Amino acid sequence: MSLSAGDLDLPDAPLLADLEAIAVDVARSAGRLVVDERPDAVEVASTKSTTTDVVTVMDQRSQDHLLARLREARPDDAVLGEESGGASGTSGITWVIDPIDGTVNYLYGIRQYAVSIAVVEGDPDPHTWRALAGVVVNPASGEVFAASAGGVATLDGATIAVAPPVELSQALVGTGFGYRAEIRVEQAKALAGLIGRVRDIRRQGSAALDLCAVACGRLNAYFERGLNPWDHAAGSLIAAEAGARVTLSPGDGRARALILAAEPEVAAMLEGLLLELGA
Ligand code: LIP
Repeated sequence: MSLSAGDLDLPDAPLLADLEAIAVDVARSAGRLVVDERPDAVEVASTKSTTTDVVTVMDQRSQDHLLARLREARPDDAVLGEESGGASGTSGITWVIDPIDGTVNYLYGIRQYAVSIAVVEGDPDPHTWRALAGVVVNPASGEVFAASAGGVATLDGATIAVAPPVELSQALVGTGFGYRAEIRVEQAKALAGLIGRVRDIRRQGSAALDLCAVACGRLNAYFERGLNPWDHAAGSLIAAEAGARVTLSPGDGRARALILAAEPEVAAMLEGLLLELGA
């Protein structure tokens, strides 16, 4: 997408650039923290929705670090974080942060986790907010994915784009599963109907990095049901500015929202199949 900020009735481009620069700086500093101070035996501080939905001490330390840096840089903005202890604001701008996305990977020493920061305008609701800038840092690899609204998506400063369209049978598709066993069982049933219709499946364990993988062509598509806003806030903007069609279906009484990101032709084919499979 190459529209300018003015075309999209967005804040001035300099503000967007400043917000992106703050997000890059703060996310990289938190990334250094979670790598440099990762103990050999990562301590689980608590659990959330299930006994496998863990919060490590480093999740909380990363969020505390992000909160302090963002309050210092933008004191009037709100902060919505995955872990307890966000912040209210008066500016109408909210920073949506995931201090470690892919926490279980981090716990096990699997080098596929991210610090994710998005900055949005409006209510902190992913169905209504306007994403202004987003940054996803993989602290283990040092890769920095970034984008601002109406601009370009970048990896380490170089412009990135989604892979060209392919037939579904040639599509490498990422996905993920919920923390509740009974939900994973249902998700696996839908996946059983999909896996023979695509090239292959990848379950990498970090929604933020999966969305960035679509943005740079490492995946042809990514979908997942039941994510939290902080999991996908930044990666969705990066994927969209890289040319992906990103949709977030409204959750209903039966299930939580379904996110789908892919090159538009692939997205249209996959969307219908996911609906057919009840994914
Ligand atoms: C994770 C997501 C992942 C999903 C996991 C978990 P967390 O976020 O990034 O895509 O499949 O179940 O929700 O909990 O590591 O921040």
